[in-house]
Amino acid sequence: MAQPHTITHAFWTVVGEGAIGLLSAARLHLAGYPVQLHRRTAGPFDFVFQSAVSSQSLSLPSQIQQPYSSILLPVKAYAVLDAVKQLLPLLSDNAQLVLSHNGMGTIEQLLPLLKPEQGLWFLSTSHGAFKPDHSTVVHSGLGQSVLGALNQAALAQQQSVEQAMQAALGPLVVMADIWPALWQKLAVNAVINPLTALHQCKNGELSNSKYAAAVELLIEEFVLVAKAAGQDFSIEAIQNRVTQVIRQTADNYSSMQQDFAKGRRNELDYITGFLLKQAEQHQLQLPAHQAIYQLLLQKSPR
Ligand code: KPL
Repeated sequence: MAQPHTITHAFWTVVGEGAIGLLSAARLHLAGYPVQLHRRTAGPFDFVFQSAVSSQSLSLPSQIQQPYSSILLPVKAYAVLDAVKQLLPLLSDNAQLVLSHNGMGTIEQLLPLLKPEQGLWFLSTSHGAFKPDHSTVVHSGLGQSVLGALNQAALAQQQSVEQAMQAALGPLVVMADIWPALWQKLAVNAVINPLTALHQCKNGELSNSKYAAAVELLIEEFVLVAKAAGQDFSIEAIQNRVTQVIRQTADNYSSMQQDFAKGRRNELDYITGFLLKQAEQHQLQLPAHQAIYQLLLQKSPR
């Protein structure tokens, strides 16, 4: 007799207590996944999850099950390397690690640290979430996500990771090659984030004609360096994407604007800084990105 088909969900560990992390953990939990948080303090984390349809009180355990086999790491780019170094002793030999952050430059640092069977993924999401206080997360904007494997070991557990990420941050597009999507997101962040941080304005302000020349130069230089790095975009395609995001997020303050406004550490080195490093490797000059980098560096907290 045929056995009934039972779906066994992997046990997921979500690192940190950031808005996207808690949103993902809540949605995984509500979809029936066993989930724990990895955070500084042990013990259950109680929080309220508010979405457009409901408000629910949830309690998720922290660090109750080891080794970690499936890990979502939605932490800022500058914190990724230290977080992974801390996690390494806790990972199973075939653990699957999903990164999700703005900017680039972390993947190259992490791949050599992993064991041959440990998979690395990247998820880029447009879901909006924020924490009005420490123990509330609001799902403020329905978005979508793209997911891609970054090494061979990821492909061995493709189905299980894709299903879980669909539940956490779907609708999901799985890409055989995630790099063009990462570069396209980098373009958006390399134009909107530094300009809004410098001028302390909302994203929508950038459609004002006084910013048109700066936007155009940043895009032209981006396309130049992306091409040298093997990513061929037309200026028009990037212009369209940047304009679309400015329009769609007109009322938002970018993450970098907020980091500068609050004097917090920021992702400049992983966005503009990453582009400048790429330019140096390919002997290119990016005067507009260089200028905005220097201006923001002077305003960055030491
Ligand atoms: O990703 C963003 C950010 O703020 O970091 C954008 C897309 C620019 C939206 O604000």
